[in-house]
Amino acid sequence: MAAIDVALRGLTDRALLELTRAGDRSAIEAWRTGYLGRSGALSLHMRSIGQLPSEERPAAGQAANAAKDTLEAAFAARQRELEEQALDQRLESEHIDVTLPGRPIHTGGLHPITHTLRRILEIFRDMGFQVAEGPEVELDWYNFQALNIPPEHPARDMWDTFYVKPPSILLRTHTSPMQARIMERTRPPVRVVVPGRCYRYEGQDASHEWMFYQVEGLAVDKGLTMADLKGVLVAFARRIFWPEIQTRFRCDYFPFVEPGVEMSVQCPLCRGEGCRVCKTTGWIELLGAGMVHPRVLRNVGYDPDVVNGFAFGMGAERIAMVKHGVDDIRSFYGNDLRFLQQFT
Ligand code: FA5
Repeated sequence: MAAIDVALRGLTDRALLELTRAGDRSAIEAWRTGYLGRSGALSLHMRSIGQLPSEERPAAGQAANAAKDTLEAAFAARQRELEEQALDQRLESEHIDVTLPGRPIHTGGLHPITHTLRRILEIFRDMGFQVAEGPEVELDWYNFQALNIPPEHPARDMWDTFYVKPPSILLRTHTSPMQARIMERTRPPVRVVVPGRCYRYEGQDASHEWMFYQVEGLAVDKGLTMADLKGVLVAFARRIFWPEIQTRFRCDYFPFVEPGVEMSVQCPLCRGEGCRVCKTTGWIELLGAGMVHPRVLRNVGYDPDVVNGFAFGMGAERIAMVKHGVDDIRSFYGNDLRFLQQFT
């Protein structure tokens, strides 16, 4: 075999071997330039044929053209092969298992206190009460003075107050200011409940928050008695908790009622044994109540010789605690989803 044929065979074998090792697009491109490009090994080989004796040139030219065809075909095949491999890899990496179950979508839920407030209002609506709402930033007049608590009255100590603009503008400490606001604009008979946020400048513990919800109740008509008040509240407790719940009324003092009472229910957490939440008394105080003081009626232009009324103010968190056996009021506003999701 002539030396030129040996050189061509060596070049072709080397090229084909290198091609199988070229593993990506840039490697085979470099291979193509290195062998088939204008200055590539095969092109140089072809140029060297011109220096052969003329009788050897045709055969050497044919052999070189055949080698060129072989290398070009091998290049095209390798290129296809690599493209297919790349496609396979992409399909593998972007594989979607359509049989996998979908990820759950987390929907929001109502806060347990919102649930409780809605239930409280529903029960009073069934008993014929209307629902009203009022301002959280309140005047001293409505929060205290219209309720028979003049400036400097010692009873103000019962409600530690956040002032917005002392001495006349404050964050309401209870929903009772709505008593006067409603009576001012309504003629008796009145039967209304008022839900809303209240604020007190006091320390927190298992049963006290500085912000909490109350629901105020007010009924004014001719001939109402303590028996009406008690009947409404006991009926309410039996519906919101359970029919056999034990209730207790004891005398209490609020300047805007006479007589005044507090109503407690038996602690459901310890069933009356005494625990942290009921402060070992076995009872949880839910609300203050009483017969509307004649002076309050007069302050809003009602005649206490003609009409009288009863009022109550309950803590919504206390009711939610009793209902769901929650032993710390601070859990409601701690924003721990593990706690809150139990109620949705
Ligand atoms: C009052 O606020 C009176 N306005 C209630 C009232 C209305 C009496 C009408 C008579 C007639 P008292 O401060 O006791 O009363 O609060 C009433 C209820 O609100 C309490 O029984 C309790 O359930 C709830 N409460 C009071 N303070 C807090 C607090 N810091 N955190 C959570 N709940 C509270």
